[in-house]
Amino acid sequence: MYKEQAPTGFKPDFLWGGATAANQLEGGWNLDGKGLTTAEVVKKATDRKVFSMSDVSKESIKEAIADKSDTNYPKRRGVDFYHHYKEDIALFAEMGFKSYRMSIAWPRIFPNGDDAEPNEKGLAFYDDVFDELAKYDIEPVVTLSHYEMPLHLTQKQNGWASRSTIDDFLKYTETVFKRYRDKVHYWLTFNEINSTTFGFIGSGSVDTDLSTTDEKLQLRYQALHHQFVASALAVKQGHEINSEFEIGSMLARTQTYPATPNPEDVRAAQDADQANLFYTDVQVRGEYPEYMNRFFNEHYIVLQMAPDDEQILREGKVDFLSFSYYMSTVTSNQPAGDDSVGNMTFGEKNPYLETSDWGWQIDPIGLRISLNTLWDRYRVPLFIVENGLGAVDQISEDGQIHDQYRIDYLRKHIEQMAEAVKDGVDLMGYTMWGPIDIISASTSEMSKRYGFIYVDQDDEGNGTLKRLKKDSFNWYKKVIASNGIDL
Ligand code: BGP
Repeated sequence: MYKEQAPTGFKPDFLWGGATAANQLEGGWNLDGKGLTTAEVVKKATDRKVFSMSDVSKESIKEAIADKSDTNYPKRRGVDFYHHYKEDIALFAEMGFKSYRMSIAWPRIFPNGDDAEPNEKGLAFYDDVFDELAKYDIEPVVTLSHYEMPLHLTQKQNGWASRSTIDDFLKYTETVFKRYRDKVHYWLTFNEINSTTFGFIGSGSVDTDLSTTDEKLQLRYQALHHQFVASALAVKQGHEINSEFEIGSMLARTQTYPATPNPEDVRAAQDADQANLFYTDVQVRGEYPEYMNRFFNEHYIVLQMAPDDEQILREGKVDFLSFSYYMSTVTSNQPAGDDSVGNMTFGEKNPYLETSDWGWQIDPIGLRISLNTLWDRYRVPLFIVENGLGAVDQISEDGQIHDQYRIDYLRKHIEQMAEAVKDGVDLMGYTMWGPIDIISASTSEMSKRYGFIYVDQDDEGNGTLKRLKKDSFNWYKKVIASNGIDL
């Protein structure tokens, strides 16, 4: 039925905020009983085009475990939120945050992943964080696993390659669902579940990598199936513990365009888009899409499923769909050259778009396109839980950071979000990525800064950790105060 008024703006209870991940924020990597995460053994990139999240070997794991110093950079990951959380949350509150997306580091709760009992000091830390957020009426949005599988599960059973990891995950989720049932309302199961296509960081298995031999693909998609089952069972488990919980999936959305109107290129772009939406098809619709059967057949992939797995997927559909959006890419029918534009934008450069310092192609309109695509396909509430500009920030002579480039990036993306809302998209909230400078996931660098708040620390982990508001801090405060009108 035609309605006289299309939505004119963001909902009154729109969840404005910011997003982080424990393994990139907290530090305190070996304190109060915490075990190592898989994220803490990835190598640091030396070239902005290098993608370090999958570059892991059994040797690099041994090195990371043997080195107890705080200087081994990957293990230092973070800006010591572990000791600064009250100060940092007060700064988020000063900007007027309505929500704050964060992750619980699984091995803070179960250091080895298969411990008989949880680590009380780890549970107490997150109690303190949630209580601090509650002081300012900031709604936590909690990611259960943000590349933070206990490293011991990799060594013991090769992470998600082993079906027994499902039970370990569910013991962890049951523990935190029950502990925080009255403090947390919004949960996300796996961060960027399509990151399994990045190998180790998604699967937690040293045997999966970026190669695409049928044998490696079999490993990757079997590990992914275990994650799909774990996610569906966690959704069901969460709803049984608190029927009010809203539990979402989380996708790294890769908006892509055909290189030319040549139908070959258009078909290649459609194929790439299905390869991205496959993950949300399973988690939102509750079943494997037919087009994946063709892919599995052509690569001789035979998923080992338990008899009730398909029913589990059907009964464990998520309540909302969250996603990260940074850039768009170009897809052609021709194989991409080696000179990839950036460390996550493989393929050809889009001549109509600017590129970030790390080669990511900046495309605000692509966000509106993605919002319409996801809403049209799934008809569940959408939540943008990552969007931001990683850049090299300089401290000016006046001692300030004038990050107009970040304000411009965010403004243009919020403008397109508002257009999508007018298009009729049901958008729950927006937690920009990295409200405070933290460690880059793909390169382990500190110098790739996203924040409204600058942190004095360099790529080697040196610095005072002093926090400093950038120009974008007060800009975002206005955006939230005006519910997205004053940009
Ligand atoms: C996403 C991750 C985040 C965040 C973001 C930015 O893939 O979910 O953890 O890191 O990418 O990427 P980067 O930190 O590499 O700039």
